[in-house]
Amino acid sequence: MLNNIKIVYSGLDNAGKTTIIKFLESRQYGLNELKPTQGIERVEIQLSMDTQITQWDMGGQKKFRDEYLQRERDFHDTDLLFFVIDLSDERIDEAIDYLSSILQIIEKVNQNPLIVVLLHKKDLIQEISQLNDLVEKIKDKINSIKKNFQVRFFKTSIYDELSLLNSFSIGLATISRKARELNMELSKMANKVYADAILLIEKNGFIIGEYSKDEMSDHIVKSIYSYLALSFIDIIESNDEAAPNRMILDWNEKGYALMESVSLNNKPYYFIKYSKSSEKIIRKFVLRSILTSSEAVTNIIKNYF
Ligand SMILES: Nc1nc2c(ncn2[C@@H]2O[C@H](COP(=O)(O)OP(=O)(O)O)[C@@H](O)[C@H]2O)c(=O)[nH]1
Ligand SMILES: [Mg+2]
Repeated sequence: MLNNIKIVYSGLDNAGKTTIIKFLESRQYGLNELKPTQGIERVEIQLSMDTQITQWDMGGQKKFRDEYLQRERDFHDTDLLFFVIDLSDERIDEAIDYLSSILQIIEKVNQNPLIVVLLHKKDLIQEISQLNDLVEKIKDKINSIKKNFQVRFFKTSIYDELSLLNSFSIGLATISRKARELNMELSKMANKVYADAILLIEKNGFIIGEYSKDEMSDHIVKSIYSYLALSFIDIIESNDEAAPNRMILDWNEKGYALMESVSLNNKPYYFIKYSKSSEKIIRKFVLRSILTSSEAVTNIIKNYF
C-alpha cells in the first residue's frame, strides 16, 4: 500500500515557504535562486519504499491567496499544516487573518491536522527580548483564533538547520500514531544501555524516535544530530567501501556520542546514542543489537505511517 502524506505549507508571500521546503528536500539548496512561487507547487520526498510525502507549497501572493480560499479541495486530506510567518514582515496581522481563514476552511471540510506555526527568519531580529516579545504577541493572537486545532510554535531560521529539522520531525511524529509507542521503547532501551539520550533517524535524516533523560541531554544530542548526522548519513549512503558505519564522538566535558547505522526490516536507519560518561558509551554494540533484535521496534517502524 502506498502511503501518501500530505503536508501543506502556507503563509504570506516571501515568508520563506519555498526555501524551507527546498531545504528539507535537499538540505543544500542555494538561497538566492528562488523565484516567487506561482500557484501551488508540489515537492515529493520518498520516506521509505511505500511512504511518500507530498509537500504542497501554496504561493502566498494576494491573488493566489484568494483563490485557495475558494478552492476547499486543496485542503482535503491534509495531514499537517505548516504556516510560515516572517517575523520581520510588517504584515503580521494580515498573516494571522490569513491563517484564520484557512482554519475556517479546514474546519469546514472536516479535517483535523496539527498546525505547526513557524515563526521564521528569527535571525533578522537580533535583540532577544524584542524577539521574545514579538513571539509572545503572535502566539497570543493565534491562540485566540485557533478554534479546536492543536497548534505548535517553533522559532526557525534557514541559518539554524536544527530549528527546521526539529519542527519538521516533530510534525511528522504527530502524524504517526506510533510515535509515542516508539519513544517508549527507546526509553526502555536507553535504560538498558545507560544512554542519556537516543535518537532514531530515517534515511532522509528526519528524527522518528527520541528519548532524553533531561533537557540538557536533549539539547546536546540534537546539536550532535544537527552538526554531524547529515554528513554521517551522506558518507554511508555514498557506498564507499572505506566508509565507516559507526562513529564515536568525544566531546570532552559535554560527553560522548555513538552514531551508527542499523538495518530494521531491511531498511537503513541511524541512531545516535549519547552519554555523559565514556564507560557507558563504550557499551557500543549493545544498543545496535537490542534495536535489531527488538520485535517491538521493528513492528512499530513497519507501521509507522
Ligand atoms: N534572513 C532570512 N531570510 C530568509 C529565511 N528564509 C527565507 N529567506 C529569504 O526570504 C525570501 C523569500 O523566501 P521564499 O522561500 O521565496 O518565500 P515564499 O514566498 O514564502 O516561498 C528569500 O529571499 C529567502 O532567501 C530566513 O530564515 N532568514
Ligand atoms: Mg514560494
